[in-house]
Amino acid sequence: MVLGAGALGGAAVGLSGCEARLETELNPKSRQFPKDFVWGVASAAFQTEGALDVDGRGPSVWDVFEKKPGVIVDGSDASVATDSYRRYAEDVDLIAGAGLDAYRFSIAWSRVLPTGEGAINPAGLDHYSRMVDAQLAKGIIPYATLFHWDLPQALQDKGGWKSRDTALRFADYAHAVVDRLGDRLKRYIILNEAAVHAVFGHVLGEQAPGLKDINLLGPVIHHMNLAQGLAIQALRAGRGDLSVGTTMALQPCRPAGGGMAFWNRLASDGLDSLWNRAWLDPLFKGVYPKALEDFLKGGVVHDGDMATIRQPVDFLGVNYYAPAYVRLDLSSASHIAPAKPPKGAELDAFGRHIDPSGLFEVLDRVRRDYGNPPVLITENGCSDPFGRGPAIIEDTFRIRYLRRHLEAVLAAREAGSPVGGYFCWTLLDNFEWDLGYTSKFGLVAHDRATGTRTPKASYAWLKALAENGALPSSP
Ligand code: GCO
Repeated sequence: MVLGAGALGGAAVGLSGCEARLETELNPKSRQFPKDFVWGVASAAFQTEGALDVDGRGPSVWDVFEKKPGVIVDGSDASVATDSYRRYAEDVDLIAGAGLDAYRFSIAWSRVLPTGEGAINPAGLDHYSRMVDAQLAKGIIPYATLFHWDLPQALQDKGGWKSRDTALRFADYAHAVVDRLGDRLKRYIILNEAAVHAVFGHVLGEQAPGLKDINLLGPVIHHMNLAQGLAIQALRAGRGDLSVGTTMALQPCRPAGGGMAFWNRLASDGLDSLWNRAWLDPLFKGVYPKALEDFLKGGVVHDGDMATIRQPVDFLGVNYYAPAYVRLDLSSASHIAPAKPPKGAELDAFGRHIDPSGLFEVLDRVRRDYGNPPVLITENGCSDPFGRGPAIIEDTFRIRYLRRHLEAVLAAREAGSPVGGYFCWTLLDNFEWDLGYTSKFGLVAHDRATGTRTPKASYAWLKALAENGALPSSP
């Protein structure tokens, strides 16, 4: 999920064009990935599991949000999704069948703790225990995300991420997971794209919990950062043999040009602060960017919080899809609005610029500005252009997208970024949040009527790549 042409409340009409540079071709010297490079796919619980009322699972904010009229574009819901709660063994077979090393999935907090706190639901943990065992039995390394936007609704009712208490409850949940699964589940991703949850869920109202209040931004950002720090501490206190990281949606923010270029630059710097730096700066430097200070007024940040947040991580997970183009808009609460990508830019089905140089750019920034931590690309991929129709099985466009972004990964490695793995988003066409089933990102098609899973051309392409590590130069 990324900020695109429709985000931040801007209408498609009247967007100002960007003069930001067009992509530059990336030509890595070598097209060979090392043998120990980790190849995987990524998914999320709410997008795949279905079985929402099975084995004691409590409702999450997405259960409530998706039922509101008109919020899911095709009127669908996630009650079945890819049926992966029941059919996870088939998913694991597909991952093993593609010769991949790893599977990034998420654990639903409200399966483990149906109200987000209090008594643990052993049946929920049993499910993930079976899932982890199924992966290990096939030689797949499990990477579990602890929070992929599905906050237990009972906690939302008590204030959600606006409330500091949610951060403390999250640490308890992390403890419950590691306590039960930590003997076999060694790799953890604490938060997925907190920026998306904070902005789309609390300011734009386009995602759960569907709130539209810019005043929530500061508390939500801080309490998610705090939750992350506390959860890292809880995991490490639980066991000493874990690999722990967190995943951010990093996007270069590029200002529109023209007569307003100076002001647009201010807006794009503002977006950069709340989209990228609001998470990177506290984690790696223990501070918030200046632009956030006003949002954090009123005692949100307590003494000692920044030290709690600044935890050493074993890796940074980077999700990358597209750059964001930005202009100033005094009529919006944030003063930030989307702008058009530059003329001639290759766009995806949603009007986003397909630009692998943006991936190079964010990796290079992490290298230069944030101490060059080990990095995993924890998501990258693209949607079918006509999502409402049947899935495209000969998905050459996807192969091309993946190939070009992997060139950026090779180029970043050559520039000194320790990128150690790549997880494609995603295994199966699944529930794409407010876009329902109209946006298909899978390497494998999922027929919702029959449950049939049909590998696409990109599945075979990634399999060959995972097997020999040699990145083809076309398509
Ligand atoms: C994300 C997401 C996924 C989306 C994907 C495609 O983290 O944004 O993890 O849930 O499905 O990004 O939009």
